[in-house]
Amino acid sequence: MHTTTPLEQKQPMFRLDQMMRWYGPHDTVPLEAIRQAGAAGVVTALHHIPVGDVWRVDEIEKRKNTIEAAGMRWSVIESLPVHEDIKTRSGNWQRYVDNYRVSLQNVAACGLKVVTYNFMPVLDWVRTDIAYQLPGGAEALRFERDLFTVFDLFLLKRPGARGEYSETEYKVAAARLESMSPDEQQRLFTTAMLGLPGATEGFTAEQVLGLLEQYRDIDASTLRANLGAFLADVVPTAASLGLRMAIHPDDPPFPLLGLPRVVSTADDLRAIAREVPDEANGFCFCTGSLGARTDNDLPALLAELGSRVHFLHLRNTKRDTTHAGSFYEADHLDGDTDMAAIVEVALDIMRDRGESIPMRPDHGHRMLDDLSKSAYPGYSAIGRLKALAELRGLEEGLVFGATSRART
Ligand code: DNO
Repeated sequence: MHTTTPLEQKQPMFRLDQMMRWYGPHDTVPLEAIRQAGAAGVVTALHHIPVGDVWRVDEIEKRKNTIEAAGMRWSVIESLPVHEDIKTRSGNWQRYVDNYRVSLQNVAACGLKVVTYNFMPVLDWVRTDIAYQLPGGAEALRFERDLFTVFDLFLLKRPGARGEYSETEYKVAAARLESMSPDEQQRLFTTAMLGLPGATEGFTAEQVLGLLEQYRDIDASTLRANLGAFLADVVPTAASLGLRMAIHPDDPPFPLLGLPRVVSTADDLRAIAREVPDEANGFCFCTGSLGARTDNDLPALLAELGSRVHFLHLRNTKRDTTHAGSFYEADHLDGDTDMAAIVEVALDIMRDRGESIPMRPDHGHRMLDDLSKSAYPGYSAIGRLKALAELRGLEEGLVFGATSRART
């Protein structure tokens, strides 16, 4: 008779499904590099299709074949973007919702499983520096609140912005502006806008102000209601197709440029979960985004959301203790989030659910040979390879470490 050894008892059957993000055929990091890093698959999107248009089956199949030909899988979309008209529930929102449902049918027909999206108005992620120097010479992404205030007040010159800042904030920003060269100001402007779709083509202040204008009458409660309406519109379709929706939190998790943000706190996530009580209405749990707030207890929140977490973005941030709201992206196992606690909770969730959860190391430092190459900010190859290796080692250690200790 076979008796189970402590090792077998301890070894969970379900482990994180290791993924990396790939931006498609134009990505400077090729699929081969991602495979060599040890990922089982990639998460990607059809970035060439304009936001709001239908993703056709032939286009999805073509991308899937490319990935499979490189020896990997594609089961998670990041992202199927939500058109601004849906977020504002104005203009052509109904047509875009219809298109979204058709896209869901098409991706399900091609065998994809998880659909990541976000509900951030206008801007997706925001940073003020994409080349923050770490002590050893590697570069990280950083968000510095004072610099963002400089951008808002003096570069973008957003009408009404002055009234949203205190006298002290205004003075600090004005002094900061004085200390910056025209080149530095230009770099800040470009960097702050990188989270805009199409930002590489460059936006003028007038264009950005025009985009913000669509949200003039939309406060947090209206945006929340619009998100609720979108979930009611699409989750039943996703559920019937066996797809899982995964909303990405706001990055950073607080309002910017007078725009509301409603996916930032534990209460925000709870409200979304309650809005449509179906497992298909789930989360992309991004520790880097949520971890930029001191009031988010990440391991507890992950455990609470449990069955609703369909995708994990593992990244760490180091908050600036002297400047609330400022942070930089630290090493994945360093920073303010206890990554071991997160992975432990994830192992518990996977055991309870009896399935793996897709995970990708979110961002990585620009380092070594990548310092001389171009890549999407946060998505150079070597830093992410390091992050994936560290996370894989962490998981391995958590799975087997206790057993080894118990044996000695
Ligand atoms: C940034 C990413 C986000 C994310 C979207 C999901 O690096 O985590 O751009 O893909 O917010 O819709």
